[in-house]
Amino acid sequence: MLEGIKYVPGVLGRQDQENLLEALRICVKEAPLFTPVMPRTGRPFSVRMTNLGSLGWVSDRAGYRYQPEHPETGRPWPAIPQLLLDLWNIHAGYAHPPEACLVNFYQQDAKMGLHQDKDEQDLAAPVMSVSLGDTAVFRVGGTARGGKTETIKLSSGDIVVLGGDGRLAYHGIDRVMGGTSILLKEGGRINLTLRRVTKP
Ligand code: MD3
Ligand code: FE
Repeated sequence: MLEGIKYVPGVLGRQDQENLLEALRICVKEAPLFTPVMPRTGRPFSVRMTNLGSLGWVSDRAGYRYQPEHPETGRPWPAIPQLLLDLWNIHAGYAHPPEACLVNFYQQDAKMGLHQDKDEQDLAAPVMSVSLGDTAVFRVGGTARGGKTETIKLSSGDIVVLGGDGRLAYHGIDRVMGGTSILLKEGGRINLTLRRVTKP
């Protein structure tokens, strides 16, 4: 495993998970989940997304980018809930606040292919991931495509901080394991990634 990848299981207990989920439900009413499409091809992602914070990550035929408004409503993204900002302060080890919280919603058959996250200007800042709902098989490799990879099961309440060399690791979600959590009544998984986008 690359230096700088910190897996912290069981950070959020059941009550914190429920409180966070309730905050997210309110956010998703203001900024509905949308289905991003791949640049050029327009092929839809299997994951649905929204964002919180001053900037949000979007993907459409024109490319990947961060922007201050929701692509469908044109409204600003909702604020990042305080619980997530507290987790960033405790676990991220970075002096400046995150600007973006990407919300990924996985239904049973959704997955995410191996990729690097490098649309941010501040690649010195870590990314922090929080998982809710069904357990996912997370795959992580090195900084070059085609190297060896390993998997980590990410369960509801787990955190991963990706800093240092790990910040540019190839990673993805192989699959979501149905029936592994009762947090979401209909099943599925939510992943929140907190990111610094601009250089402070
Ligand atoms: C490793 N999300 O949104 S979270 C993504 O579970 C993304 O939804 C996955 O990859 C998910 O871009 C994985 C763990 C994660 C997040 C960001 C990373 C791993 C990372 C950035 C750099 C390296
Ligand atoms: Fe990613």
